[in-house]
Formats: sequence, structure tokens, C-alpha cells
Amino acid sequence: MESFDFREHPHRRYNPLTDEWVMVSPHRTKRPWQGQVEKTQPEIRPIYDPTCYLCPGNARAGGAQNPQYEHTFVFENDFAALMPVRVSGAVDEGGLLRAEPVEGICRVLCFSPRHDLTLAEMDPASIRRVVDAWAAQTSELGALPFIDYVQVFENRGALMGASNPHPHGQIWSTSRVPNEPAKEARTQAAYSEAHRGRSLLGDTLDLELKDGRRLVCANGHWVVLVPFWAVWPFETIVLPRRQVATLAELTDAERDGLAAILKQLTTRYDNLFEVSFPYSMGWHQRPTDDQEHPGWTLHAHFYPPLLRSATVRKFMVGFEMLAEPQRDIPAEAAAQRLRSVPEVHYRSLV
Ligand code: H2U
Ligand code: ZN
Repeated sequence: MESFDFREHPHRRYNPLTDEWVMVSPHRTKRPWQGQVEKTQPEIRPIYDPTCYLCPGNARAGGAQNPQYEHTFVFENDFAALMPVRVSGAVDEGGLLRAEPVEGICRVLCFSPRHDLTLAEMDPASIRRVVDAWAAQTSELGALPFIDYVQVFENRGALMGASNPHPHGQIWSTSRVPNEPAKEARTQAAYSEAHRGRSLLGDTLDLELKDGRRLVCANGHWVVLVPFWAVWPFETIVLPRRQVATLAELTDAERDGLAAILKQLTTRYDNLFEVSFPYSMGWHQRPTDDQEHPGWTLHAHFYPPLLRSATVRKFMVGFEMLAEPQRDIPAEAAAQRLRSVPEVHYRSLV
């Protein structure tokens, strides 16, 4: 019998945040390499696009007109998935056919008046304004009595279904705690209970800092790493060094540090395949349902779909849909690749 080496043997890794497993097949990265890394044409976008519904001064699809905003701009989603309307009752047929009403408020956040920028290409002072907007929305929506959870996120790039290249994100706040944060609430609370109040992600961060193999970048307030249990090829998690549970709690220095680390991370992503890197990212913050949620640590997940080049993406299909997620490139190798690219954006070099 061979003794287990996760650099060689097919294995499963455990995700303690979701209580789920991911299969890792490191030997498959030795498969013959088919085709090289294609580069796509550099995308040229105007600073202002008269047909963009997010640019300053333009009309939106719903008929409203955007102000001549100079920094960030928040508005109610014209096609909101949820409504702030109280409805009572529920459906439950034998515990099998169940439904319950959900109320909520959905907003869109324009990161910048500039149509041509992305987080990677914005300056840290402008990204800091995005961080402030995230924090302000978290406080405002989270304080509403019927809102139990505030989800801040960004869908970046057409590959991820983003409807518009103008730099923007969304905030959906809901009267129920959705699946993913609900799982994380359970696992973090159970860990805290079992480890005398320690935090699951705080302890994970300590282990990762000691190990070092999965670190991508860091500063005095934040650490970015490829989680041991990452599913997406270049998935990362952004962790605060101080134990905080929401964006609203971040100090001035932590917000500046966050703006800096977000610029670094998104720049590294773009430099990997010299393309504006698509992803879904979002913050997992403590629910605002008046429960305690011991051990909750604020963190952001970045889930980028790209695998080998600007055009070759990972599909979560077949075995992954029916059994469990699987990856070839081990987390350690992905982190190493993200560390090895320059911290200066490739577009700023031409
Ligand atoms: P995405 O690119 O992540 O899909 O976000 C764009 C959001 O903006 C989307 O939810 C909203 C869409 O409903 N939107 C408006 O609220 N008004 C508009 O005029 C167009 C798009
Ligand atoms: Zn625009």
C-alpha cells in the first residue's frame, strides 16, 4: 500500500465551511497539453457609452435617468428579484411540497462613472469608495427589521452572465438567510462551540499562514489564498486578519487595506491569461436575523470559471452535477500561478 501524498494521489478534500467534499485529481495535470494558451483581442471600451444604462446621465431600461454621479452610484434594481412587500402564510404538504414567501430589496451599485474600467484598473482611492458603499448598504439594509441577510456581490464578465461591462455589482437583501450563508452559519457556530469560541476561518488562516503554499497575496489587514478545498480552478478567499463579522465594522485602515488587496488580486487574475478575468465574487457576512452567529468571520469568495486560457473554462457537469465537484490543478499549483504573475496590470504596460 502506498502512503498518501496529496501531490500525487487522487483524493477528496473537505470544506469545513460548507461541510462538503471536493475531489482532486493531481495526476491528470500530467495529461498531454492540447493546444496553447490563446490570447484574445484586447477589449477597447469608451470612457462613456451613450447606450449604457449604467453610465452617468443615461436613461435606464426602467425609464429612470441616472444622475451625473462622480464616484459610486446606488439605485433600486429596476427588475428586482424580490419586493419589500409583506406576505403571510406558507405552503406545506406533508413536508414534501413546501414554500414560504420571501421579501427583500435588490440594488445595483455602479463602482465608477467610467464605463471602461474594472476593479483591477481603478485606483485604490476609487475602490475604497466601493468598499464604503458596500459597508453603508450593509448597515442600511441590515438594520431593516424584515431583512435577515445582506448579500453583496459582483458578476464580472459576459462569461458569468453579467449584462453590462460597466463596472458594477449588486446587493440583494432578503427576509430569509439563503442556502450558502445558512450552511456557513451552522458550520462556524458548531466550530466555535467545539473550540471554546475560536473561529473556523481565523484558525484556518493561522494554519495557512504557517503553511504558505496556498497564499496569493497579503497586506497588514488582509490575506488572499486559494482555499485547501477550492472547487473552481483559481478560486480564492479574502480573509481579514482581525476577527470581524461584517463590512460595516471595518476601520478606515482596514478599508484602505481592502481596496489595495482587491486591486492586487483582480490585477493578478487579469494578468493570468491577459484578459479581463471573469468571476462571481461576493461577501459572506453575519446574517442580520438577530441570532448570535458565534464564530462568524467576514470573508469574500472569488469564483472564476476560467481554467486554461481566456477561452477555456471549467464546466461543472457530469460527475460534478451528479456526484461531487472535481478539480485537476491542485489548490497549491493554482496559488503558485497567481503568485507568479506580476502585480502590475498588463494593460497599463502597453
Ligand atoms: P448584472 O450585470 O450582474 O446582471 O447586473 C445588472 C443588474 O442591473 C440586473 O440585475 C439591473 C438588472 O436587473 N438593471 C436595472 O436595474 N436597470 C437597468 O436599466 C438595466 C439593468
Ligand atoms: Zn457605462
